[in-house]
Amino acid sequence: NNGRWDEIWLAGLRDTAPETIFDKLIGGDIPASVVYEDDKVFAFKDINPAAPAHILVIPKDRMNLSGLRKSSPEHVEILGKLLVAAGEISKNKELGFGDGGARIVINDGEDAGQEVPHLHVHVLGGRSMVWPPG
Ligand code: D5M
Repeated sequence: NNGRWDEIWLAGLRDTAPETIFDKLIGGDIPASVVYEDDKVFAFKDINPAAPAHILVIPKDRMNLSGLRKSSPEHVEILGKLLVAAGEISKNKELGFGDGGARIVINDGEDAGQEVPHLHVHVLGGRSMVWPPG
């Protein structure tokens, strides 16, 4: 029974998200350039910007979400909040975003170049982007 196996395997995956540097940023132990914050969502400037505007949007409670592949129905609300915040941030001219839109990215896993295992949404803008991404 494939469905049952998937359930067991995914449950194991969900249990593995360790604390990362992002928890230190949320906790204020490491300084962050915070651009938005509410009770669930934390957004800050990427330390290594890949575009004139580059913001990371993350859940304050990582909920064992080291990556999108570990998401399940319990994460629907936080995933929605992250995307709504990303959309709002991508309109902010003071952060360097333009009228032409933004590239919203989730690097999920090794092949995608994910470095920090705490789910994060990249919001990139201030220049035109190419497709396909590298
Ligand atoms: O993206 C991880 C991103 O996290 C990468 O673009 C750098 C950024 N980063 C790492 N440490 C910090 C601190 N201390 N402040 C701000 N930004 C940081 P990934 O998708 O995992 O490759």
